[in-house]
Amino acid sequence: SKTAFIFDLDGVIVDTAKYHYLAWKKLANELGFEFTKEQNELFKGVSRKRCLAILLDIGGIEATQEDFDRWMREKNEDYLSYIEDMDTSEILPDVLKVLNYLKDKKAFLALGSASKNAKPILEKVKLLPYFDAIVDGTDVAKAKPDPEVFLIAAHKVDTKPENCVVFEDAVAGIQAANKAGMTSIGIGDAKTLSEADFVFKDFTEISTEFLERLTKA
Ligand code: B16
Ligand code: MG
Repeated sequence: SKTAFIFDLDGVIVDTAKYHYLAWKKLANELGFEFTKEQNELFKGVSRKRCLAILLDIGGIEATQEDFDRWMREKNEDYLSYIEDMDTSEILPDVLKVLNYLKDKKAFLALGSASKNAKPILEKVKLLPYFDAIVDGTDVAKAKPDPEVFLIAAHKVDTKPENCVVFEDAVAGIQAANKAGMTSIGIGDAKTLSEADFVFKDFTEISTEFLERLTKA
């Protein structure tokens, strides 16, 4: 089958991690504790629910189900207000170049994100038309490192997992891609993402020759 390239969203296509951070920090501060950028690293690729559980753990806060649901809602409302004005300038360097190159090669392009806000974000940065399939936090039951999100994406474009290439910035995402039997490409720090088949600092380091080698007709 044709090669499919599956992109994570946050940390790969756009840097929404900074807005997630602001929203989680606001909630932590309201609850009376600090939340650092370093702690925010643990939240990458992790579902909203799991993030809140970790945050409350950091703050040593016990929550009723009602509190938990309210704080989830508050965090997301704040996050949505931060991303409201996002535009194409927030697309990370050379992402567009790679997407255009792969589109030209007639490869399948899919999104595999944990975010329930993936579609509105892609719309804001005008990348929605690039993707043949979008799988996001509204489609999956099991979060990364479970391979479900990427397996659904492969299924949607009718490509076998071994012909899929995944771009991911989170350790959990690389593990998910590996478990799915796909080629994993880490975007970020080589030490952190050492489980990936290949690692690049960002898309400016990825050559068209490299992409060509990964592409099957
Ligand atoms: P939402 P990705 C993930 O996106 C983020 O990395 C993670 O920090 C966030 O908690 C998760 O989406 C859920 O996002 O609250 O918008 O549903 O990296 O999988 O694209
Ligand atoms: Mg990510």
